[in-house]
Amino acid sequence: MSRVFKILVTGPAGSGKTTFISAISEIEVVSTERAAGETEKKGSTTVAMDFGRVTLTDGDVLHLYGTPGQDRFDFMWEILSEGMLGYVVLLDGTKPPTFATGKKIMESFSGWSDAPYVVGLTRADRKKCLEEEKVPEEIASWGEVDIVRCDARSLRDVKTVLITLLERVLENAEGVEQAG
Ligand SMILES: Nc1nc2c(ncn2[C@@H]2O[C@H](COP(=O)(O)OP(=O)(O)OP(=O)(O)O)[C@@H](O)[C@H]2O)c(=O)[nH]1
Ligand SMILES: [Mg+2]
Repeated sequence: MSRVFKILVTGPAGSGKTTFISAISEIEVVSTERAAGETEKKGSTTVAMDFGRVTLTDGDVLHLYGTPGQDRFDFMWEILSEGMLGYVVLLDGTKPPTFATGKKIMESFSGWSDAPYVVGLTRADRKKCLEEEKVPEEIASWGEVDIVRCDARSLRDVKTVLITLLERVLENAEGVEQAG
């Protein structure tokens, strides 16, 4: 029987969540984009959620839920986190000043759930993207976490991030079985 795994994709506004899910989803992403506020350069922003689906080779299915990034929509976060197996925190690698916001988001989710997470560092295609070795010191206060650089528009990169997360999920599940 095929199983359904719920994975959440979160992170600060504009970090690439909608793009990330769209790059891998086999269905057109169900998205709730609206015009971004007047103060923002961005054309549109997610106001409720994104939803995408990926069927794995063994028939299991990933359901990907993207959160809104703007904190005026953060009432959706806890609802979306219900039942998730793991989550991706996307950070824009060209904007280290947004990492503090990313950390707050991660802390909200880790308060609601013990599910593992990985950090996806987006805009890896840009010269300005933080170099790999600089990232751990920037987010040292987060604790030990896998960091994967990615171009959120690239199917291959998105796959690498999700596989890293699924490995953490499986490790966790084994730990639980051994403890029980
Ligand atoms: N070059 C490049 N552009 C990216 C990357 N990730 C996102 N973008 C672009 O950045 C813009 C914002 O991306 P979104 O996917 O809308 O970001 P979001 O995190 O969903 O934003 P909110 O819903 O407002 O929180 C889009 O124009 C994307 O094409 C990346 O890895 N590389
Ligand atoms: Mg979005």
